[in-house]
Amino acid sequence: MYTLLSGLYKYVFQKDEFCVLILGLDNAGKTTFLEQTKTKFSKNYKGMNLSKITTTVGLNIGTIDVGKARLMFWDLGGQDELQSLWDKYYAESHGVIYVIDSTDEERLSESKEAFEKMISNEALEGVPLLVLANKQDVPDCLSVPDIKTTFSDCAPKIGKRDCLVQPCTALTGDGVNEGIEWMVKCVVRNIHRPPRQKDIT
Ligand SMILES: Nc1nc2c(ncn2[C@@H]2O[C@H](COP(=O)(O)OP(=O)(O)OP(=O)(O)O)[C@@H](O)[C@H]2O)c(=O)[nH]1
Ligand SMILES: [Mg+2]
Repeated sequence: MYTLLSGLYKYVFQKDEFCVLILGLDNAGKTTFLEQTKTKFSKNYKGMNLSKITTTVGLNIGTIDVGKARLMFWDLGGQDELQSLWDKYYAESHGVIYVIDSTDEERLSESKEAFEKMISNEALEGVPLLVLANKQDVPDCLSVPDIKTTFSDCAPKIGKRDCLVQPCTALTGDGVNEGIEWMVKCVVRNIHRPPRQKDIT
């Protein structure tokens, strides 16, 4: 009877936990996106004033529950000298959200280089990639097709990974639900796939 009840309890309440990294250059809007995500997906979370967010030195952590999935986000600082810390988190991650500032055409190639370096790391093999074309509220910003064109030569390195480029405005929350729901769907589906190479060793 105990086994039956504890099995039922686990079935109803236990969550599958997934770690999702939020990466991208400084000023892309990663922390703003994390705050919006927490506000939208956590019932009792009183969101902070988005205009008070300052550059991240280190990392911010956030957790949300979506159905039976618990997503733990690690939002890492994007400044040049902090990017060398990103790969310390790769082995533990089940998904990556890569945020691009669509208003910053000058730094788009720099962003692409950081993205390419990140996806070349074998610890991220098979991990779903959500690319956010952020700041779509700003007139004349880069569109999703513009960004896809610049990033097109990354396609071979992305390979068979799930990848979605999603327009987003972290400041207002537009595109946040769509992106998170897509990520949840991908990481949950990956549980039922054979283990990634790094898990086998
Ligand atoms: N217009 C507009 N501004 C945004 C949006 N998202 C973020 N910002 C602004 O972009 C700036 C940087 O946002 P952050 O969230 O701190 O960026 P970050 O990627 O976390 O930066 P680091 O922590 O330095 O890596 C802030 O002034 C935000 O208000 C957006 O969707 N639209
Ligand atoms: Mg930040």
